[in-house]
Amino acid sequence: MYTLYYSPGSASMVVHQALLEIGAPHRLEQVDLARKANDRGDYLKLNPRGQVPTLLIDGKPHVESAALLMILAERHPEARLAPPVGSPLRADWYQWVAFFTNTLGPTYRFWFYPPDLGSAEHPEVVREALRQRIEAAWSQVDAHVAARGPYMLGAEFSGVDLLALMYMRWSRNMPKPVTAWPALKTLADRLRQRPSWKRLCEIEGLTEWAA
Ligand SMILES: N[C@@H](CCC(=O)N[C@@H](CS)C(=O)NCC(=O)O)C(=O)O
Repeated sequence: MYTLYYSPGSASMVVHQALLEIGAPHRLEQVDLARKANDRGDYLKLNPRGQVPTLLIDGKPHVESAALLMILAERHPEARLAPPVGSPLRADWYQWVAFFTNTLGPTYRFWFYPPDLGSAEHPEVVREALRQRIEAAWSQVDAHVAARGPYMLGAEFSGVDLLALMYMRWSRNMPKPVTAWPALKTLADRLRQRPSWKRLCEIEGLTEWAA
């Protein structure tokens, strides 16, 4: 049994959707992100930064969305969220999980949390730099999917697509949403057809960009 500490539409989404793909029994605990991070009471004992997601595995808390996806993929190989260890596609799986969490992860975080960079609102020059970095990353993914798709790892769906889908959804109100790139739009439309995505949106009450 897993317990996922989550907030609707946040970085916990990929973990929630992975649990649904796997069909693993789990309990959900919603974290109130409206409260300040250092004011999140007992939750800070599980996740000292007060962020979501946190996943309790056998009662022990683990954090970081990409790591949680990899842990779940490893614990449930039958769900085929990751290519088998030693297979040629395994290298691509590591590469793209790292790409999303290292490249898009921190840049998105800065985009949505200006106080992380020291101001209530970004100065225009910072906002512009972040916009360019996010769009450059998506251009790279778009070119990759156009050449090697239809999924992130080629012919077969994997957990990297769940990570991609979460990041794609966060672009919906940005100057250039991912649906402006042809291959990304096709990928997003394909992934939004998955029963796990529909169920996730239902449970988390997500209506925007759900379909
Ligand atoms: N690197 C972390 C980032 C987690 C993160 O930034 N979570 C956000 C929601 S998307 C959060 O908890 N925000 C509340 C806060 O920082 O106060 C991960 O991927 O798990």
